[in-house]
Amino acid sequence: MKILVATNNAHKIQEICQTVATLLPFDDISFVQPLDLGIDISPDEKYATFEENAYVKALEFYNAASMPVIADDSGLEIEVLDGAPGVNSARFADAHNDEANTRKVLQLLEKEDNRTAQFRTVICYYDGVKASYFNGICRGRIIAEERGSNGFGYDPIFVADGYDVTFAEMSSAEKNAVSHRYRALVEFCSGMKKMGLK
Ligand code: ITT
Repeated sequence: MKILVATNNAHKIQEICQTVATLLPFDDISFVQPLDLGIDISPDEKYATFEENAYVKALEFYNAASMPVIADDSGLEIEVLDGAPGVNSARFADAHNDEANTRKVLQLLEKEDNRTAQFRTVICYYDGVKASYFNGICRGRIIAEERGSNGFGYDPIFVADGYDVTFAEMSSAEKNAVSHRYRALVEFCSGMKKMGLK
């Protein structure tokens, strides 16, 4: 079965492909990237929920490709900031500028003792008829300065519960065994198995 990964974020594509390969038998699903199909669109993620933003991405890529799609809307939710940056994670300080976004979080938390945060992923699978949603949360904390150079986004400042290293200090295999995206993909793969991968 072929599914288009409805994202322009190369890190997400890599994590999704790598993670699903550990969860499903080889070749049950093969993923296609937008650029493989010459698709270059940027859906307007203007909605207030991860579900709505995931759906708009799924729908627009489905309309461009006419094949089943999986879209991922994710973000970092910080307790003391009432859940911000949340759905605005990609453009908290500056659009798709990971360094500026991370710096803004560190500045806002400079004098804060409560460092509790979580990453959230909502995956929308859309086959042209029905949209199905799969959720994943990874709880943890924000540290005081960046550590590590792997991954993307807020990975250098996030330490998952039960760990001492940031996501950016983990290998991709380590991150992909505990992350919010991994947890949503576990749900997705079990949902796909129930649907008979059709
Ligand atoms: P697409 O919309 O094209 O999928 P995007 O990067 O804009 O790509 P989102 O709208 O879901 O994706 O924004 C997610 C932002 O949240 C992302 O840019 C990062 O800043 C952050 N983020 C999401 N998952 C993350 C992860 O696993 N590690 C670190 N930061 C992450």
